[in-house]
Amino acid sequence: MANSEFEYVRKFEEWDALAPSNWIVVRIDGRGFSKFSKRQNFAKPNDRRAIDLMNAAAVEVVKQFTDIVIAYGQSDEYSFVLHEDCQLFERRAAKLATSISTAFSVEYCMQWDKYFPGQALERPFPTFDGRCVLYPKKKILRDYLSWRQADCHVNNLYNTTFWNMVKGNPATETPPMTTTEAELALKGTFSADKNEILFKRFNINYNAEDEIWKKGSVVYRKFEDKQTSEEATSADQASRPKEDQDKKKPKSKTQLEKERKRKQKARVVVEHVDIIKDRFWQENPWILE
Ligand code: DGT
Ligand code: MG
Ligand code: MG
Ligand code: MG
Ligand code: MG
Repeated sequence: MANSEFEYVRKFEEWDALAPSNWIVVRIDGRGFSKFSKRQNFAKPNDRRAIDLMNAAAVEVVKQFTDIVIAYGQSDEYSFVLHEDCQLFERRAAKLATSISTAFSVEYCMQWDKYFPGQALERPFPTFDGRCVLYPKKKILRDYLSWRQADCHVNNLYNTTFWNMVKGNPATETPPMTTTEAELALKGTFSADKNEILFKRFNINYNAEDEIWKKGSVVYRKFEDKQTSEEATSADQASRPKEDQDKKKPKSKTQLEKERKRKQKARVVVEHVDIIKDRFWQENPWILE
């Protein structure tokens, strides 16, 4: 069809493809969840239903987007990691961020009733913004994930101490504080101080708190078949001439399709494990292969 005289307006559109060979993190975050969590009476400091719903939505997103290799979530946020070789949507930033954040928002709303039975979801419905961030090296990507997990722990320790102080504890003759009083009392305190407050005044051993609150949630694929991606990669590497073995060979279309199908069949798990230390990555080396 002949171009219309209006066709030129396409030139105003910006091409926002992300640089190649970088790990892409799409981080989504709930819009105005401070208000939303109050309106929906989320338990303080942590609401199990809310986190289970976040995790359920994330699992569906990981299933839908096979380019996502791992996801990490805490509070009202989730970080989805796309492989450095990902070619989805020609790596266009807005398309990636909006597709993932809208998929997440829809799952969150559609599954609401399952996690909050009998509690109506009212307008404005929860939505999640999304942004893409690039990390040029695995090491920096791991530091990014460590940053989010460390943030989860720091916030959880603070929130646990804060809300216990507001509640008070008659057993140790600790009177309830106002939120302003608790905020002031915690100003400038270190982790050790908060641990001690929890232990002495509230009989809480922070280390014994559920991992889900201290570590957040890690979502990734577990492969049931014998051949792991790792084995597939090294077998493929070994069969190539020596001079090629250091370089990464671009995967063929059939190879990519086979991988996609294998990923679709894999079980997607949610775990509350440490991803700062090397152990998790040593046990699951194919995640960042
Ligand atoms: P934003 O992201 O700029 O639109 O604004 P907010 O209000 O979403 O702020 P953000 O994302 O920094 O903080 C997340 C809020 O969500 C924070 O106020 C605590 C709340 N929240 C998340 N999970 C829970 C929960 O399990 N229980 C309660 N009570 N609140 C939660
Ligand atoms: Mg925010
Ligand atoms: Mg938020
Ligand atoms: Mg947030
Ligand atoms: Mg279209």
